Amino acid sequence: MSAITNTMAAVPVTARMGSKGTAARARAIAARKTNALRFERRSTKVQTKPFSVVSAQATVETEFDFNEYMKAKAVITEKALDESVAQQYPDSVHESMRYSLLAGGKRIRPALCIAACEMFTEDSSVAMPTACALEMIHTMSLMHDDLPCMDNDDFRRGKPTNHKVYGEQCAILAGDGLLTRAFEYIAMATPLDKVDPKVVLRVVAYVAKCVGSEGLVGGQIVDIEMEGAHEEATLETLQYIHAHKTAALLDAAVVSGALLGGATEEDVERLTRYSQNIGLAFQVIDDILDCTQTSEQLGKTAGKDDAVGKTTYPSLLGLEESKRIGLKLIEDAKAELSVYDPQRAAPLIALADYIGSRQN
Ligand code: GRG
Repeated sequence: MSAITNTMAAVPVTARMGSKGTAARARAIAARKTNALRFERRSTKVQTKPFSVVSAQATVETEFDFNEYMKAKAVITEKALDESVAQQYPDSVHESMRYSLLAGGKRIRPALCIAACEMFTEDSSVAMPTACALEMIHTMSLMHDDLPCMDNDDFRRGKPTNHKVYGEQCAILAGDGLLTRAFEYIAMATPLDKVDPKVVLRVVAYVAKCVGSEGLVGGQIVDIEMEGAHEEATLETLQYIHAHKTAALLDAAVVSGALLGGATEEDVERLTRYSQNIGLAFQVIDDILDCTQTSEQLGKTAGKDDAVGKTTYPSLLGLEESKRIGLKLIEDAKAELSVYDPQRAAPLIALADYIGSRQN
């Protein structure tokens, strides 16, 4: 997947262990070595810069290749997405759904969902239906956002937008089709011999809340109303928009993946803080990219925010301060993971770094 190729080659991660007795420390180090081997078997070749795990008295060197990890996840995700929405009668709406769903994209939400699941179980396939559902929801939100009555965009993911190809009526209905298919897919495709149905129900409810009027929909309406108001949004309003329009779905991805993997309530709280920080950072960086990158680099129209006089982090606080805030949010997110086995947390740590440094 081309969008992944410009990510960092390897991500250095440093995590501190608390002071333990020598025997306990030796056991912890041995366990990490075992985990490292398990990790290596699961991911593809590990050959780039090492990341260090630093304890009070011992240093364990191991490696995590983020590019390889993302490539491996992209392969299984693309296949699962292709299978998740069949091309069937009525042809037009299904073709339109598949056109946008399979148009590429960075697949960050599925990656977050799978990585969060892997923190708690070896079998992250249990999270794949939800990972696909999140990408369906994300895709439909982009399709509706691109409509003339919303952001009115002609290009998305380097291709003409859905309504440009299939017309507005079909694009709206295809978006509706993806949204409803998403929840059907979580409910019907999650293997109930591996996941307690109560957990599946909780995931459905959690995702729905993050997407509805208290989540994405809420963020989008405030965004639209703010633009129509022709006045500068306050930082508080901007934070509301970002937290709901963008962070909520990243939160749904991380928390649902963790729940499906068997996370405890304490884990869920910690990962909620992680995801809200990366979610806010994601949109701050999106604002920065909108005014610093070209349309070709972004695969969508660049400079749109400025053109329509939209309040953004850079317009309100300046580019440098926005960058500083974005990076601080990433550091805060990663700090939430410092209590976990660094091997297990490596993908989520690397995803946070990627979000902080992405160029498209
Ligand atoms: C969800 C019910 C429902 C309705 C949709 C239109 C709408 C309500 C919400 C719009 C939300 C929106 C467009 C948020 C922007 C989020 C964002 C930063 C998108 C870009 O995500 P990337 O960079 O894109 O991950 P790719 O293409 O790589 O997947």
